[in-house]
Amino acid sequence: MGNGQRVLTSSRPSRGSLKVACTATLEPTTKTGATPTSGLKHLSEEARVRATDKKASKFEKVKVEKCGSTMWSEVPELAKLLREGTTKWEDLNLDDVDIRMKFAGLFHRGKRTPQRFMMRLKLPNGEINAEQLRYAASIISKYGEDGCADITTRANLQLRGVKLEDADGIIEGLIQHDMGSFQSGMDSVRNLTGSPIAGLDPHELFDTRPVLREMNRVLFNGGRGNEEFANLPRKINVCISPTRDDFPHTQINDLGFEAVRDPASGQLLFNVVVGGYFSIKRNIMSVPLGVAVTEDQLVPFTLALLRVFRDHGPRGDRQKTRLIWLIEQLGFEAFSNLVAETMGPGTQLTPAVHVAYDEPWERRDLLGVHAQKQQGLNWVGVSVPSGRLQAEDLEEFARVAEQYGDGTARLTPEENILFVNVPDASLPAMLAEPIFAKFKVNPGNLERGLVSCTGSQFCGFGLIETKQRAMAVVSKLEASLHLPRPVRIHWTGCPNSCGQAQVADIGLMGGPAKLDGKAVEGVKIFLGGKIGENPELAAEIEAGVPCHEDYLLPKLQQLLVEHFGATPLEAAA
Ligand code: SRM
Ligand code: SF4
Repeated sequence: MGNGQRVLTSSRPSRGSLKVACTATLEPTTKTGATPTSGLKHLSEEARVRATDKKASKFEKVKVEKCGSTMWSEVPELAKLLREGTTKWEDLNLDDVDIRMKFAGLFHRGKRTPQRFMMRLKLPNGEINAEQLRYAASIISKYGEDGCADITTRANLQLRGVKLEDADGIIEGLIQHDMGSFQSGMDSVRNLTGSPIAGLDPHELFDTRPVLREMNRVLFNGGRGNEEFANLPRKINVCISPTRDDFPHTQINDLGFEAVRDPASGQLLFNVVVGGYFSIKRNIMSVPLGVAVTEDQLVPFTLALLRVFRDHGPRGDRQKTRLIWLIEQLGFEAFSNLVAETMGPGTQLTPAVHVAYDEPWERRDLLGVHAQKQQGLNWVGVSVPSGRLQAEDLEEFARVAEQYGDGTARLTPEENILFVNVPDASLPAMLAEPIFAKFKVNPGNLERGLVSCTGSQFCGFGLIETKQRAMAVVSKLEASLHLPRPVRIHWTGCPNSCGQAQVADIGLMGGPAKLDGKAVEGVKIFLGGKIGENPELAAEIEAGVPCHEDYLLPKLQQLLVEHFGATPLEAAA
């Protein structure tokens, strides 16, 4: 290669015999022997020691060798080289393709659909507009049957079927459309979530959108990536909840802010809860940190906490690197003092505020037609079964949002969509649109609570197919039972629990099972998750239940009858 550039190689082999042709200039090495393009660039000395320690996880080694943020410039270059034929797929570095590209939001689906990528976007607070929906549709439509999109459990959008040779154009297009994909995977801050009805809700204490947009801008640099937060010890989930419904699930985020009105001063404050997460080894709900922040402190507190996590967090066993592990190691008080110190000299955090309510609060259902706080306007919540969408669905959503609302919509953590700012007078014509026969405004009591992770159709971790099965099971159950109220069934393809099985009324988690002595797809069943105020995680009640209809359907029917008041349809009639 010319221009004094050298070929970068990795200790992990490339797909073929050729070495990786990468245009990054190899600069002088640092004390640790790593190049400045390594993931050590923004780390404290303590974090550098952990990242280069012999006990550091294999992902830390990959990052030290070359930071995932290098993909932000390398992917567009690689895309061009692949198109020109200068570089071939076989020449690519495996660690780049399977690990580092996730830092750019490109997830190689090598196990299920080799050479195709899932692209995860950034949509703070689940906000999306017609132009963004159309742009997303234009990306997947060119991949024909391989292209589809999913609304995620973090109120986000994932695009499927993407080819690496198109990535440069897509990345630029996403940034132009104010979405972006960088820092949506691996050791980064995940999609920032708030209330799906922020700004519309008569009951909210706070509109979560402006602060989450600002947080998103600072953390991800307008979609072009912010190296300062590119190499955390692990993923971290952040959300703000402005009502007692807790729509974004503060209880399962690493960092959650719960809006409260201080009864003594009347001031709006945000109690900080930390450490909620799910994983193969540990599932815990968040716990109060003991402090509250003001509205102005939301962004500085988050940035400081991320810096503390980055610089002091563990980088060994990946099962012990989520935020709570650092907090437990330091102690709650020492951790919050460190965050306050990092915010700046003299920063004082208010003690958490306890608010006693007279009446319990039932978490609201977002589907259906609801009056907004703005007189004469409504939001219309629509079910997207399992969150799965095709290009034409996205196009139709864009048209409906423009024709009847203000051209914007909201995605929800339940994988549904809300059309907003719809005038009363427009409702009859809107509800008569054929698209709402497919995506229902008032679905059955099981469909309205259905959530499903990606599952084995695309995800290499998936032990079972989830989305198609979830839809089929729901329609069979709805055809056989009368349900007096919605029941939330969450499917998740493996114990990572992206489909949040433990928050569901009934959670189904992919796992091994046997039928006639043969290994078959099966589930573990969880029961009794509570969300909103006073949340509880569902408890595992059974394992090894075959997914085969003859076994799973009767099991679910029985649970629905015994625990949720369902009656067989003949009996109900
Ligand atoms: Fe997840 C990894 C999909 C929300 C816990 N998750 C993955 C990967 C990236 C694995 C992979 O590389 O294949 C999955 C990509 C599959 C694909 O092709 O779509 C994946 N996770 C998802 C999504 C798409 C599920 C969905 O259908 O909605 C969600 C994307 C949200 C987003 O927009 O960013 C998703 N994942 C979650 C959640 C739920 C949440 O955030 O409320 C969890 C549990 C909460 C948590 O994080 O604590 C979750 N995902 C995991 C874990 C376990 C983390 C751990 O600490 O061990 C993994 C595995 C990992 O990170 O090592 C994982
Ligand atoms: Fe994949 Fe497992 Fe997450 Fe489902 S729960 S998306 S199967 S990692």
